Amino acid sequence: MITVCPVGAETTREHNPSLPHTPEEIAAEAERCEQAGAALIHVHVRAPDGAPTQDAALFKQAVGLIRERTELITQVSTGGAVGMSFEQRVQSLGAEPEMATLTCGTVNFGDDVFQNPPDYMRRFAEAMLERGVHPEFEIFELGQVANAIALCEQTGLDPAGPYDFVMGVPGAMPGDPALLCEGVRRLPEGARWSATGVGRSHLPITLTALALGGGVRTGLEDVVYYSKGRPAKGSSELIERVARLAEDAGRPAATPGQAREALGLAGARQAA
Ligand code: KMH
Ligand code: ZN
Repeated sequence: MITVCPVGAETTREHNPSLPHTPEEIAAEAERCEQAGAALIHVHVRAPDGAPTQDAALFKQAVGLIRERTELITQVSTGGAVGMSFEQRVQSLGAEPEMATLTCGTVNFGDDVFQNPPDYMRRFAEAMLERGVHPEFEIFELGQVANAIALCEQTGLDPAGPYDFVMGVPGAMPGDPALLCEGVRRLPEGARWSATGVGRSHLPITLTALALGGGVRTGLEDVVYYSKGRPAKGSSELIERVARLAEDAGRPAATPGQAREALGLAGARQAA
């Protein structure tokens, strides 16, 4: 299963001029990424000036256009950008997505701190349970696997996941294949998972995830260069390469329908 993250909150057009800003641009990139092999889209939105925002109306527009034009599973970010409050971040659930991210602990994030105290985690879990939105547990440090499992025990969320190991954020868990092996070992039996290698850890983590039987996430949120010194033409170029590697590894990319089936989302919100 391949996830595309075409927007993010930190990447700018100075980093990569192909970064989509408007819901229209995000949906157009979503179409290209579906063609390239993505099954799931991790959505952030931007204000007209390109600043990250959790504005519910913009999320509704973006998710609506993606649904009109693709079969992709829609997963909104509740991480937003560092410094945003719980109340700002939770607004994205107003778009009625199939899925949303739920980060499982506070973590250094470059020179900043990405705040996810236990109270936020419980409130995000409750908000998702209330709205019937399926969480993906975002793991920025290995100890967060245990946090996710504890959260499931407290709230009734399903510990089968999926989980996404986000590796290579400066200040957080490095993009080291050995750490991914250890993270996967700590998951509950049979849990679903994917991995994201930020920046230069993209290829080592992608190859490790393919070898270990997991999914892969990539896109301009996490990776702005296709190779050393050569900016990616867009998220779709990164997805094309992951799909090729997956095919060569004997694990061809899942379609959105197959991914929905595997995640137990079949027939959920796509028809809404
Ligand atoms: N932008 C990061 C601070 C998520 O989307 O859930 C948080 C993030 C995680 O991107
Ligand atoms: Zn994100």
